[in-house]
Amino acid sequence: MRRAVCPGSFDPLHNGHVEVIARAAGLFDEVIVAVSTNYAKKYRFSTEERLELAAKTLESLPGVSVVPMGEGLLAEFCREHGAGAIVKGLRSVQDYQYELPMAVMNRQLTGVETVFLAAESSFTHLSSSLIKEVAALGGDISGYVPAAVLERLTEGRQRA
Ligand code: COD
Repeated sequence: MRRAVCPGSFDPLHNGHVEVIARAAGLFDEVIVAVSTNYAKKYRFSTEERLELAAKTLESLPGVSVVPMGEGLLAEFCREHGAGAIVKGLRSVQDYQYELPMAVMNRQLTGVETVFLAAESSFTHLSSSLIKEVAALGGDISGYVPAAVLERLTEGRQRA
């Protein structure tokens, strides 16, 4: 059984995340989407909301489950869940520079490998923070987020 973990804050999940998770599901028998909580970080959505939005969006993808990761080590989480690989999306050289030391550290910690998937070109500019900013300023984010996230981010907006 080839099992991988796709970790992230997913605050909130966007289409760049979904695309990478769907491709990971094609490469592995099981994919665990691990929703992290770092108590030093300020989130727009609670852990429960981030889990709910991800679960709702990804429910139709076979072999994909959504679980809380807490704030422990990712490498330990992978070991506890029997996952031999971490899958990450890479948008840029900056992502690579940020991710590479973590990939090496995670492998040294428990032997877990990191698999990088090149982000889909139409989503390379996407980040959760950019989406939250555009949404907060009234911009159209409908092409960038799943329906459940769109609904939550635009709740209370006045209709024309
Ligand atoms: N297209 C494709 N992929 C994307 C895009 C995009 N537009 N945007 C993001 N991604 C991918 C990236 O691979 C990213 O890693 C992942 O989606 C999740 O993105 P975010 O922004 O939700 O996640 P982060 O960066 O907040 O999450 C970071 C982790 C939780 C993965 C990290 O902090 C971590 O590993 N924490 C565990 C603590 C730990 O073990 N620390 C020691 C590390 S050695």
